[in-house]
Amino acid sequence: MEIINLAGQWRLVRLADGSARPMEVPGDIYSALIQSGELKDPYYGESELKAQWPGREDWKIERSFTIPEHFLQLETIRLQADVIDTISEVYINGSLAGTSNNMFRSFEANPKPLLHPGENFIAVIIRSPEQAAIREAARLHYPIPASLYPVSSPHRNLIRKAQCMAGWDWGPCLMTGGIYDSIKLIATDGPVIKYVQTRMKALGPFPATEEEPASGPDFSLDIFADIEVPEEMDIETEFFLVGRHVSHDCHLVSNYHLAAGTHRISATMLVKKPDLWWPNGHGKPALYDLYLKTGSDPLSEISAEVHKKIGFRELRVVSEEDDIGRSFKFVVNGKEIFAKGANWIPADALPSRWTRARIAGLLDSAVEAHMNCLRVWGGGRYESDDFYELCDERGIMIWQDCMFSCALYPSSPEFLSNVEAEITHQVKRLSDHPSIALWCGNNEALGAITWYEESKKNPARYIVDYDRLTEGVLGRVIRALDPDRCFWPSSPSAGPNDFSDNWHSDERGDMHFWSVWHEGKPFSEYLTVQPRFCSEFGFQAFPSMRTIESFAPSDERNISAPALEAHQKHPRGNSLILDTMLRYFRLPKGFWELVYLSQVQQAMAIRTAVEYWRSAMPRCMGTLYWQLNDVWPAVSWSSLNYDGTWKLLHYEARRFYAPVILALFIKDGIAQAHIVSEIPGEHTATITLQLLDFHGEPRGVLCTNSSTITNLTSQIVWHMPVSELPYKPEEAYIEAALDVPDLGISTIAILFLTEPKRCKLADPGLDVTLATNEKGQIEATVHASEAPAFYVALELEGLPGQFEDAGFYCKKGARKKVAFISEETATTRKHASIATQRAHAEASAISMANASLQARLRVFHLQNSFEH
Ligand code: BMA
Repeated sequence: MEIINLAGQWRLVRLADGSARPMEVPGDIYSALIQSGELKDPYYGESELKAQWPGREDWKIERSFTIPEHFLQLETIRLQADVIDTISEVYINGSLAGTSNNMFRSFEANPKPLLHPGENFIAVIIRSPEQAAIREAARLHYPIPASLYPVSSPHRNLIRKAQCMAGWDWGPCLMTGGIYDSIKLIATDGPVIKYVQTRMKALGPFPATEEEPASGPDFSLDIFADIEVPEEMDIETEFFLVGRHVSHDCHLVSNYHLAAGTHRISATMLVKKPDLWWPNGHGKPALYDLYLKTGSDPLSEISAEVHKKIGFRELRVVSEEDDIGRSFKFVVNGKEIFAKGANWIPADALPSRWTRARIAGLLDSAVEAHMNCLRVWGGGRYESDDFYELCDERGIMIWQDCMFSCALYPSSPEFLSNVEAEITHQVKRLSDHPSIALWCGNNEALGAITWYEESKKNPARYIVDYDRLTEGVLGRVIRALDPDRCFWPSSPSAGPNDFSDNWHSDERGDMHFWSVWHEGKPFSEYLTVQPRFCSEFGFQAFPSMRTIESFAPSDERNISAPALEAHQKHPRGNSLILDTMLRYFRLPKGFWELVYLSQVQQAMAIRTAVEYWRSAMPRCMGTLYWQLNDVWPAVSWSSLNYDGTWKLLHYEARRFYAPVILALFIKDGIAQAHIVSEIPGEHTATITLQLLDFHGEPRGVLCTNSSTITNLTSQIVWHMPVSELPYKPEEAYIEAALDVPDLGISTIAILFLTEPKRCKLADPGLDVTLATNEKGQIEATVHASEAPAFYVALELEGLPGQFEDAGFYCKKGARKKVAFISEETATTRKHASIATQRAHAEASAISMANASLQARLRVFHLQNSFEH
């Protein structure tokens, strides 16, 4: 087998005027135009509005390449591109070699008759996706609506392209296109392996012990390979597995006599007691290397080879009728697992920035916050191989939506056959990743039937469309090609064959709970439901200082300035943030205080929901907040800033997703503390709850308790009506200490008894000094000399990186040391945006010893006295 890799330097030609500029492939049109200086950074100011024209035009991406003589003598030659976005024609030496119309299918053509030895040309014409969608709309027999956002490209639902590229309520409308991932010519005389898929079955029970056993029962492993041969031939195949304790039995060699065409061949291995793959926090995610090599007989020359990493685990989605309604939970290797995580959207609005390093950085942050599950949301894309490999390695379970979101979709034969090819490819590509927990038909496409005038008037027509797509294609294909994995019809959904919209039912299946954000209800509204599994709930905040500085000019650092409004895509977003702020806090003095406070309230909102729902375990078995990351620097529901640094919510997530927590909340006027544990074995936890006034003086112990905690349990340890507490709610707060000595856990959490704006917060006399610690890091010592300080957050203006903790509570008199993790050492460095790199260059001019560092320090904490 010989490969000519076509990645590298291409030319991008604007068909309207013939102008050309260089383009890196893999890459996208917008990134090339930014690189050539013709397009102003669309992430800056209001530039997105002026960056709509490239998506409305046709482009050509072209290059020349050399074919050696002997390459053409090989029997088959294929041109293969993993992702072409979206409507394209591919020409070789001026003749059409193939077309594409789906970003989620791989492209393949036979260019052999068009090639000649020496220099050849390839040109990929990318048609305007917007014009293509408009043309599709004109062909419809009845309207098929999709939700629109402030800057939107119409009819996005009619073309198979990442839906959020057309604009979303957190993302820009940048209808770019291009060639992503690899593009190459492959020539061979021998067999070609098209896909390899495995199925595995545990042959015995999983050990009943609570401690995660490193190795499980024996597994039988079936391996299926789709092999194509150009002509009748004998082939030899070799399957082998490499990993700990793998025996010789896992090395199989077979011979086949095959006619020309594609054949599915299979092999079965017995794998004795492999190490198991566990989700993060429950054990190691052990992986094994599986190889398949094949060639013409004898196997003197290997003509094709596939290597993949697989994990031995049994992952079941258990959703059964019960006393409450219909359960929803993950059971891995026989163990019930509470899914802790968030929703994932693409790593960037510009595909050229979807790098492995950035994805790894974002996933590392998820792991640091104890997440074990992410939902790949249906408005983005089936992620890259990099993404799933990195999730496999980190033990992150993936809820995998199919790529349909917040819209109705056609059910014409052409559309459905296009989707059938798409989902067939994606399932065959991805099904061996141990991280993928389930397939889900779409995001909110079932619910969307009730959103539009057209579908409200004629629901039957749209339900039929919905069912043809969801059950008729997606469900059917997925069940056939990946029979061991759950197919869940939609998110949210009450379950298969249930067409009710599950937005407000906390009894069945998965729920999206948006009343606190979209309906502007108080945080206590989270306590009115106990979802079986909450796959979406969220609250917006402004991004951190450096992110705002990366897109807002210095005279626009104000939430209603044009640059800020252009980065707030939710029409009522800023009003909802401000309404909430007025409900809970006093209006802060300056812009940066307001930004900080928006993050405090976001952290409080999501903490309220997660702590309550974790305490409702096992009725509730999962919480995935909306959303982990951002595609550009924006005001959004994300817990990570666009540059990968953490908003206060992410630090809070590291606390509320810890394996053992004290969940503190007030429900129906009753303050309460629950201890929630997901640690195997029995452990003794001591809990001390005391009242303190806002000067930090202890005002009485409410409870000291010693409890035995076991895996997957939630126990109430204390409760009392707020009205019966010996102090008025505005005069005191609860400080709750949790210690589990044998696990090395010692945490302190606090609970306000009324809205912070009513509390008699005192000036903590916060003193923060910077020094260099023994690791050479900048380290802040935070001292609250006069009174306790709440939600303390530090920023070093202009320095890339972040403090290791933020949003923390500082007891009166305590000194807390917090190191600054500079971008050199942090994972954030791996996904530095252009803006951060700019800031980095500026910052490197600053010497650590420089006194100006102290001048760059900004200290935030909750306060109620502002001089305006
Ligand atoms: C959800 C998602 C997204 C959206 C978010 C915030 O329901 O599925 O479509 O961005 O709400 O409105």
